[in-house]
Amino acid sequence: MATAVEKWVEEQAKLTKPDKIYWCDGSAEEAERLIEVGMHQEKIDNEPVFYPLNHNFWPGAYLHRSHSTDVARTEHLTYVCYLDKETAGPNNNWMDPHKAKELLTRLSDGCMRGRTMYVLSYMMGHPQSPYAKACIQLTDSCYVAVSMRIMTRMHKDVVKKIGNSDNFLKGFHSIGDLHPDRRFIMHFPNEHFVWSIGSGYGGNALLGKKCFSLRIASWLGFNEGWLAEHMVIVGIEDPSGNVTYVAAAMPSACGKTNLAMLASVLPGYKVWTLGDDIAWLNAGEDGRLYAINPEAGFFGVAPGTSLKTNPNMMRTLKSGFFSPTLFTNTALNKDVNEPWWEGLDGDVPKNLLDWEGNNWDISCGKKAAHPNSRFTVSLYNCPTLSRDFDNPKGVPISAIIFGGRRTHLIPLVTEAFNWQNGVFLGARGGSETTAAATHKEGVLRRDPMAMLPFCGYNMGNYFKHWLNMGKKLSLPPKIFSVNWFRADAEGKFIWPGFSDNIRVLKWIVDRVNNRVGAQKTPIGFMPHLKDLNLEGLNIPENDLRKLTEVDVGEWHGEIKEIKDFLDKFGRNMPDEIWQEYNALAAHLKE
Ligand code: GTP
Ligand code: SPV
Ligand code: MN
Repeated sequence: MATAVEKWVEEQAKLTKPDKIYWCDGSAEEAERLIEVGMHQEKIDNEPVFYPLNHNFWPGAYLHRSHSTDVARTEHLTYVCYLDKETAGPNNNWMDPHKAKELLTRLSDGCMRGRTMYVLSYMMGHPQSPYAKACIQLTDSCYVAVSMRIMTRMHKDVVKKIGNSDNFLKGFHSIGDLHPDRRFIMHFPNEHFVWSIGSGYGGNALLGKKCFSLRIASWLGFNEGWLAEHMVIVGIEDPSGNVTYVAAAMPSACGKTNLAMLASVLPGYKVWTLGDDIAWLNAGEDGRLYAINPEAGFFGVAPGTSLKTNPNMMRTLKSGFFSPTLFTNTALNKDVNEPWWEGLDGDVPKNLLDWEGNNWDISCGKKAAHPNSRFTVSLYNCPTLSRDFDNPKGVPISAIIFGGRRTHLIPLVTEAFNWQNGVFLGARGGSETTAAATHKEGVLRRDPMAMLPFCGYNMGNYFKHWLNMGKKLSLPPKIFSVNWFRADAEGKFIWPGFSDNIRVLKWIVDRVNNRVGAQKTPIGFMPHLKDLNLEGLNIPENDLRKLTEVDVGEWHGEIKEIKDFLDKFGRNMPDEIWQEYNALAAHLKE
C-alpha cells in the first residue's frame, strides 16, 4: 500500500512528467553528488548551476548565478488562496483556490520533462520538538535541493516519521521556464500546501522558509494558538553570566542576521545565536513565551558583510564544518577565484566578474554583486551558536523587539507601556523598502511586525491573535521598538549600528531585569541618555538628542499614515488597536 507521501509524489509526477524521481536522504555524500550534478549536468540558460570557489580560503564554497530576472522574492506574484477574499485580507494577493489550481495545473503540465524531480523530506524545527513540523518539498532544481539541506533538518527518516499519515506540509516547486509572466508562488493554507513555479530563488523556491514557516505556519498558529514570526532569536549574556533571551522582528534586509550574531563592544556582554529570520512562539506551561527557530541555516544578505560589520558571519562562512556553503549572485574575484561583494574587507579587486558573469569595471557605475546577493550556510558553522539551539522546548523570551529602516522620526529605542500597547507598537511599524524583494527601493511602507509580506491571513485577525496570545501569558515579554537607521542632515546614519547595537540591547536587558529607569513620552518609555552606555562613541550632542526625541509636529504626519493603513482592515481591526491609536493621538495633542 502506498503511503500518503508516495501517493502525492506520484500524482505530482503524473502532472509534471519528470525523467527521473530521486528521493533525497539528506546525507553529506548526497549533497556532494548534487553539487557535481550542478557543476556538470543541470544548466540554467546553458550555464552550470554551481561553480567551485577557492576551497583554501572558502572551504566547501560554491557560486550560483540565478536567472537575471529571478533575483529576489516577487511579492506581486505571491498569493494566498482561501475560498473567500476576506480571510486573506488586504495585506495579501488573493486568488480563488479552484482558479489558482487550474492556472497552475496548466503551467505545470509537463514542466519537469527532461529534468529530475527531487523529493526532499525535512523537519522545520528539531525532530524531538513538540512544535516541529514534518515537510515534503518536490523540486526540479539541484540548487534548491542543496540549499534546503543547508536550511532545514533534511533526513530520510522524516518520511518514516510521517508514515501513513497525511500530517505533513506539502510543497511543490518547479523552476518552470523562469519567465516572470509564468511565475507564481501560490499558498493553500487550508491544505497545508504551497505550489511555486517559475522562480529558483530564495523565498520563492526554498519553500521551508517564508512559504511554510511564515505564511502557512502563521495560519496554523492562528488556528492552534501560537505565533509564526519574522524574527531573530538571541540570548544576551551579561557580565554576571545571566542570559536573557530576546526575539526581534525586522523587515527583510534590515539587520536581523547582523543582530543574530552581534560581536559585542561592551566588555562582559555576549550574544548567543539561535536564529536569524524566523521564530515560532508558543505559550509555555510556566506562563512564559517560548521560541524555537524552525530553520537550520542562514540565507543572508552578502553586501555589507565584513570582518568589521559582522566578524562572526565571516567566521561562519569560512568554517567549512558543515559543507557546502553557497554564494548566490555575488561577484567573482577572477584572479583568486573567491566570492566578492560591496562592503567586503580590503580593496576592490582588479579582475572581477559581476553577478551575471560579465567583466566588471568600477567606472560602469553598477554594483558588481547583486544588492540581494546572498550566502546559504549552516547554523552549525556559527561560532556563537547557542547551546540551546537544539533544545526541543525552545528558549523563554523576555523581550520582543520590533525594528525597521527609518531615516526619520523613529527613535533609537522605545519601550511599550504594556502588551496591548506593544501590539500596537508592532502594528504601527513601518520601514523603507530594500532589495530583498523586487520593488522600488527606499519607499516607506507600513510593515506591521515585519510581517506584511508574510502573514498568511487577514492582518486584522492577526492583531487579534497577538492580543490573545498576551492573555495566555502570565509572564509576557516586554515589547520594544528599535531603529538603527536614523540619518543626519547629510543623510548619513547617526547611530554606528552593528556591534554597537549591544548598547541598546543592554538597556533593553536592564529594563527587563528592572535595573534601570526610563522617561515616559507619548509614544512609550525611552532611555535617559545617562543610562545608555555610549563610552568610546563620538556622536555629536545634537544628533544624540535626535535619537531620543519625539518631534510632535512630525508625528502628526506619521499618525495620519498609520490611521490610513489601519482603516484598510475595516471591521477586522480589533477595538484594542483603535483604543491604543486614539490614546497615542491624544497624548501627542497634549
Ligand atoms: P533578510 O535576510 O532579508 O531578512 O535581512 P536581515 O534583516 O537579516 O538583514 P541583514 O542583517 O542581512 O542586513 C541587511 C543590510 O543592512 C546589510 O547590508 C547590513 O550591512 C545592513 N545593516 C545591518 N545592521 C545594520 C546596522 O546596525 N546599521 C546599519 N547602518 N546597517 C546595518
Ligand atoms: C527575506 O526577504 O526576508 C529573506 C530572504 O530572508 S528570502 O528567503 O528570499 O525571503
Ligand atoms: Mn528575512
